[in-house]
Amino acid sequence: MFHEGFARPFDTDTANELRKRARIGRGAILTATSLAASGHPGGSFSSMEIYTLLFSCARLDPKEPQWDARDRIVVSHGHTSPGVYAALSSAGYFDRDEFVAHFRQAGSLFEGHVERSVPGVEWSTGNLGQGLSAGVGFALGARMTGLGWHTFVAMSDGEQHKGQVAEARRLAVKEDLVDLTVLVDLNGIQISGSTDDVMPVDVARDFAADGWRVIEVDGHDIDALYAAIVEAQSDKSAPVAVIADTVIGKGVSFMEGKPEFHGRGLNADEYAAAMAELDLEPELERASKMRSHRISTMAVDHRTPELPVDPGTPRTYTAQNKSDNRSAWGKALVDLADANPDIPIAVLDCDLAVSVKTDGFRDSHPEGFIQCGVGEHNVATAGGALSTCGVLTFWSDFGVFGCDEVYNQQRLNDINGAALKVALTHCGIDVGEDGKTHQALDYVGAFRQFFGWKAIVPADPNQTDRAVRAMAMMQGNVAIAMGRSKLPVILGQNGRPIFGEDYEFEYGRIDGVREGDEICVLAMGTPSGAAVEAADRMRAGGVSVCVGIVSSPLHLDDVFMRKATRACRILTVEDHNVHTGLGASVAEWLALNGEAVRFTRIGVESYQPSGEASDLASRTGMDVDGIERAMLKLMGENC
Ligand SMILES: Cc1ncc(C[n+]2csc(CCOP(=O)(O)OP(=O)(O)O)c2C)c(N)n1
Repeated sequence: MFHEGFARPFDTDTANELRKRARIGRGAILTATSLAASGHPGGSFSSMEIYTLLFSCARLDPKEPQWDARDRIVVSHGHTSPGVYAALSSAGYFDRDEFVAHFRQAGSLFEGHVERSVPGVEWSTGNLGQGLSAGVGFALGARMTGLGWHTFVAMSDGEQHKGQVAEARRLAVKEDLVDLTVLVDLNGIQISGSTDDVMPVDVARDFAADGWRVIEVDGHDIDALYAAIVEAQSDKSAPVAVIADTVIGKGVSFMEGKPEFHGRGLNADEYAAAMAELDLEPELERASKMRSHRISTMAVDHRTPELPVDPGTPRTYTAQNKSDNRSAWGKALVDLADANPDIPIAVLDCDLAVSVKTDGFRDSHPEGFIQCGVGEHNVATAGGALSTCGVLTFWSDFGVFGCDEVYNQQRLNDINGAALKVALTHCGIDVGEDGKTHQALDYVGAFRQFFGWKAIVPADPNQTDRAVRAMAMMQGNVAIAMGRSKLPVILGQNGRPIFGEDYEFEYGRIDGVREGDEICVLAMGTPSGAAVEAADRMRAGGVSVCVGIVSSPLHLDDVFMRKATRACRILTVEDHNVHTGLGASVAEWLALNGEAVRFTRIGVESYQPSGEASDLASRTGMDVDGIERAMLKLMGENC
């Protein structure tokens, strides 16, 4: 009867059953939030008809919550989790009592804001303003995979002021995402009072101005809401926003229209009165007893699995055909697309394709290239959601925009177990003449603060080529960071490219490129070639220098690090804030492993002025002379 999609006839029995579910759901919300003594009943009540309809009537299979072709429902105002859990349980996803008894309890999957580990939840939210972007990502996924699901996004009115929402609205229209429907819970209330006082937004006008079709409806009228959704789904001229006129706290007279019930559970007297009004038996005592029971609802493993990617044939750059890493990335990307015709590949751009070298992919594989304009917050979230749909998803941008600008969006991609591949170019002072505002100096440090992201910083075009191919095959979110300049190809002592020919990139391995035991240089990214040259000068002067190229600064290689400490003098070199990048990783490793060595870090210690990258490298001691000087100084210190 349910879950067949909105197109089927809607009869009185079905409408009555849904009304009953919404009423019982309100009881569950009250019991759960009162028991937890926290949570958000007000907005859960105003969204209750929307949630009941969506989770009961969309094309879903509660027994197979991760079925590929299911409709996607994103709830952007994640604080209304009790309403979502109530609707999911009435739709058959899990036992209602489990949610009611264990809401917000430590160790329970029924968290305060909606979490993807709960069956039926597509995207963890609660940081307002990101849900529509996730919906845009899912709608792009429906198109690129050909699975053709419909995407619904439920939103609140308080979040409509966020700039990211506008970015998402415009991309949806530009990409003609007609299988995307938004339902806005327009209850007119947010934490500090009425939305008109806090920040007036004409929601219908904003959607319409960006090219959406707008349908306005009573958000508590099941029949009218159902009809609006059917209408929205069948309209193939534009994405549709259903603006639902609602009342916060709807259904319990003393809660209606009151901002205080945005975020508090009821006391005992209020609870009894509210349950009586809803014509429901109080169940607080029973639920309280169940709080000590074990939860049997299984959490969904929401980590995105890796795709069966063919890495293609690596390219080898020689000392003669010098390249910048970003060009090597762009070429490897085209190779990957050529080698994997059966895997949908998306490349997202924020108006920088030529600089970030995705123009080759744009020209050769236009079907996968998505121009998103200057809307990085939206792209970070949409890309994260798209990457969970079986689409190999890349986003390339300057480091300051793909990392710093969107820190919290990338954090949520981590929490959501997405598999976004981000290529950050123009990192470090190597950005050169663009100056301070464009110096991404924290790309390792930023990703260090998340628990799942991997970060790769290749040393030359050959390592970049192989790392990009490896990254495409890796599970989860991965960032690869590059500078701007052309770099020397790093050669072995035999004069051949050390990362060419048979070299295979392995995440977490430090590549030893020179052997020695008096001093060990650990170099990352752009200045690696200079570090090798400085080491060769020292070797020519009779000092035994080992050089390790660290391309995975967040996951140091224990075996190599133990070998490095035998030298008892360690020097790190990086085009990064010296306090949060490679030097910090190595310092931490040394401390945790109880190793005492003479240790010096070369890197960036303050924002640098605009100028030629080579001049900036010499100012910061990151050029061959500076690295040699630091080594000579270290050699003057006894072990
Ligand atoms: C980006 C962000 N800023 C601030 C908050 C804190 N916060 C939680 S709910 C809310 C506003 C609530 O208004 P609305 O979303 O309309 O929800 P309702 O009161 O209708 O439940 C705010 C500011 C947040 N969750 N995310």
